[in-house]
Amino acid sequence: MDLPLLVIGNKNYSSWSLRPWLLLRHFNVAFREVRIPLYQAGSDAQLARYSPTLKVPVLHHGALQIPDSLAICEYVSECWLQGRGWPAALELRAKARAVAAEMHSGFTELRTRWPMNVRLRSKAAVEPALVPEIARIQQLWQQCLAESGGPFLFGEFSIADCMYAPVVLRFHSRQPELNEVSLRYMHAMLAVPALVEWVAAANAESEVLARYE
Ligand SMILES: N[C@@H](CCC(=O)N[C@@H](CS)C(=O)NCC(=O)O)C(=O)O
Repeated sequence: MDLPLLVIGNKNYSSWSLRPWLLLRHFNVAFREVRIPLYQAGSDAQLARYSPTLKVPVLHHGALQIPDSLAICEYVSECWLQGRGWPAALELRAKARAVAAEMHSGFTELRTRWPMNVRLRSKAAVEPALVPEIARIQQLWQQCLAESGGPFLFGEFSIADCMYAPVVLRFHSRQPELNEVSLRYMHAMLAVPALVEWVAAANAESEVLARYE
């Protein structure tokens, strides 16, 4: 079978695309990549070629199409990592899946008000709607890191870290006041070679999407 093909959006803006890309790259899974710059003339036509939801990311592997970031991560873990995308212990695996799902279905204020913009460096006021979400993320990070001892949420790098990588980049851009544990976690994440590679590619992109600036 051909190498899997991951279709992604702009590296500067597409937070959902980052998650499975980071997993594949961190674990050195061979894959091909198609980047579709979003919200340009022609973007929809390009998306329609690859994605039944007209959204990215989508993974193509043989005849299989998986148009959802978390489902792609699950598939990658099962197909190429012998399950190493998640912690080995059953209880930790359940916890890791819960924090990943919490990210996948929650934190809507953070996503809407602070969209990922890797190149942005500008201290932002923390609007009241963001306060409980930022507090919950820090609580969750703190609990996971206290139990695992770090440097990643469940000790070893896992899908849970991929799910929170866009939050790390949002906080890096907007610089809210964060506790020591969160800052240490962000530091560890920002040093992950695959994330360094994504950030460099985002910095090299030329598209500017006004809606996310
Ligand atoms: N639940 C999906 C959401 C994907 C999503 O919303 N992707 C955005 C980009 S980050 C998108 O493709 N937007 C293009 C559009 O809405 O036209 C996932 O987890 O992959």
